[in-house]
Parts: sequence; structure tokens; C-alpha cells
Amino acid sequence: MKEVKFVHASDIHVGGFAGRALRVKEEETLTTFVNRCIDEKVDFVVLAGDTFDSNIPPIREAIMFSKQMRKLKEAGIRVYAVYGSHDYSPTRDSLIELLEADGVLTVINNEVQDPSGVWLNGVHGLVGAKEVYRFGEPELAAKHKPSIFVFHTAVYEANMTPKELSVPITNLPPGYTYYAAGHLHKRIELRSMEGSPINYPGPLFLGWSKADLENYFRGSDTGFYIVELEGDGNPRFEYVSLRGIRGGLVEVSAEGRSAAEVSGDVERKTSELIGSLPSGSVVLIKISGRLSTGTRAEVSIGLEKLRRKHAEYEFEINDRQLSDPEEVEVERGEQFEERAITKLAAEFPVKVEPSFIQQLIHTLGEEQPEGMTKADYEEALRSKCAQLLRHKLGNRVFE
Ligand SMILES: [Mn+2]
Repeated sequence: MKEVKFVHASDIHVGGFAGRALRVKEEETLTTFVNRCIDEKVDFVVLAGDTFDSNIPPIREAIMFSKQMRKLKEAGIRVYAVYGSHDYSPTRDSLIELLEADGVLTVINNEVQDPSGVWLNGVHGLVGAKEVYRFGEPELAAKHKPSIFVFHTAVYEANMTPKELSVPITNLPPGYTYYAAGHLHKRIELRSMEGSPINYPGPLFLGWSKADLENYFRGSDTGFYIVELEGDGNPRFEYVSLRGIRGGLVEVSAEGRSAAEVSGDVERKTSELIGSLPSGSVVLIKISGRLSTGTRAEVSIGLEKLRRKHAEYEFEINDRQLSDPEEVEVERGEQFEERAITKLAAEFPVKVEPSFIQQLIHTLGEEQPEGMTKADYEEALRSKCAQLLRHKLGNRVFE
């Protein structure tokens, strides 16, 4: 077999950031990415999930992405994708399906052979990592070589997720030449039991969260892999870094300080930072801790003033861990859910056992099976819940 070259990217999260500067940058990054794929004359591109930030992203962003994929198609480059936890839809109500119908990419549902001769198979990432149970399926083992396994799940050995939300390397389907992984927003390179690469490229662009943006400003990798397969040998790969967002991070602790002090500190640090940044740069402001006096709202007003004063910059705010002085501690820790349910059950006008509420929550959480219409699914859910309630509370509640 002749040498095959492909690109492995993941977690593009198209539409993940709404600010104008970041949207422009997203398009620039994708253009650079697509041009590089074309220049390198790769045979195909593999996207390991979370291509879009949601199943139905903003249409403007989706059109931009679709045009980029079309450029690849016109250059004779095939694109293969699995779903990630962000763009998956149990009913296939995802714009990925539209791109597939349009012929610019192929969703990997079963093993598929690329015209280069390489085989691909994979597992979609689901919400809450529910796909972890699929990895033991014997039919997922590689039947051909060379072959690529594409998945959107954390491996336990990456040390970034709890056991129940990840798959141990020993449980990955055996026999593949290359494991194209996604989901972890960090570049990680591991090896399978047989020595094949298991690579996480991290986000191609930024990811979607304020934490992703913070990691970016702290220097975390964003980019993709170019992989070369030749005969039965181990694949060679090279990481291509894609950076270029101008901006920086302003971090302020609110712990034990007044809202006025915090606002003053944010203003001073922001002015210091933007003194060295061209207009159009992105400034991430992170404020965390419990205020001694004043409120979060006061801090927000200060931020709004700052935004208006420096309108030529784009601000992203992360104040999720900023709290008011008198705010009640949110319950945390072991068996939090059980404790909350027990408390709730005690407040019900009729006697209900906590286990019953859990059963009900579980039933309501059942996913819509493939091939079932939304209406049928809702009807099935309603009837299951009604059955449960009738059994527990008697018919009177439905009269
Ligand atoms: Mn992701």
C-alpha cells in the first residue's frame, strides 16, 4: 500500500464563543487549517467529535464551517466524523447530518473503508459519557489493517476524569493502527496495549468555556495532528499548533474584600494589560472568592462600565466563583443527590419514599431510542411515569 497521510483534529466547537473578535478568529483558524490540509495533500481528515458546540449551532457559523468542508471536498479530501457530547442528538437532529446529506463529510457509524485503503471505525460521544459501556463490544475490534479508531471519550490513564466517565486503555477495541481521540481539551499522547498511538489533539480552535480560554492564555496547546501511515509500521505523527488569538488574562481574588476594592483592582489590572495589547484583543477577566461587603451585582456594574470604557477590546467574564457575603453554601459532597431527595420527599404533601423519586427521575432520564419519533417517545415516557405514579399514589391523582 502506498503511504497514506491524514489529519486528526477534534473539539472544534464551532459557535462556542459569541464575541465578534473570537468569531473572526475562528474562521481564520479554520481557513489556516483547511489550507494546510490541502497543501499537505492529505488523503482525508478525521474529526473526533464536538465539531459543533451544540447539535444546532448558530446558522451563520454552520455556513462558515460548511464552506470550509466544501473546500476540502473540492480538493479531493474526504472528511470523517464521530459525534461528541456537544453535537450529539439522540434523534439525529444535528447539523452534522445536514453536512453528511450534502456529501461534505461522512459520519462513522460502522466500519468504513476510505478510497486510500484505510479502514475507519468509531464510537460517538454521548452526553454524560454514556458511551463508555460500548467499548467492550467484541465487534468493534479491528478486522483490517491499517485502521483508525475514532472516539470521543476520556481514557482513564489521562488522569482527567473519574473512572465512571472514562474508559481504561485496556478496554479500547484492539488491533487498530491509530486511535484518534477527542473530548479532553488538552493535547495528550498515549499508547495502546499494542503500542499504537492514542492521541488527543486538544481543541482545534479554543473549545467553548471560559476555562478553555484561560488555558489558552496560559499556553495550553490548540491544533491538530498530521499522521502518516506506511505499510504495517507504526504511524508517524506531527503536531501542528494553531495559535494567534491576541489577548490575555486578568485574575482577581475577591476573597474577604469589598466589591469596591475588587472593582478597583479589576480596572487597574485591565488597564495595565491592555496598555500592551492592540485593539480588538480579547481580555478574559476572572474573579473568584467570597466578598466581605457589597454584592456581585456591584462588581457586574463595574465590569459593564469597564466594557464601555474600552469598547475596542472584547471582554469575556468568568465570575462563576464570585459569591455574595451572605450567600448560603451550596450543598456539596458525598451522596448529595440522595440527601437532597430525602429532604424533598419529607416536604411532599403525601408520603413518598426517596427511592420512588429516584425511580421517577431515572425513568424521565431515559433517552429517546433511535428510530422512535419524538411524539412516540414522549408518549412512552408519559405512560411509564403515569404507571409509576398510579402504582404509588392510586388513581385519584389523575381524576
Ligand atoms: Mn469538547
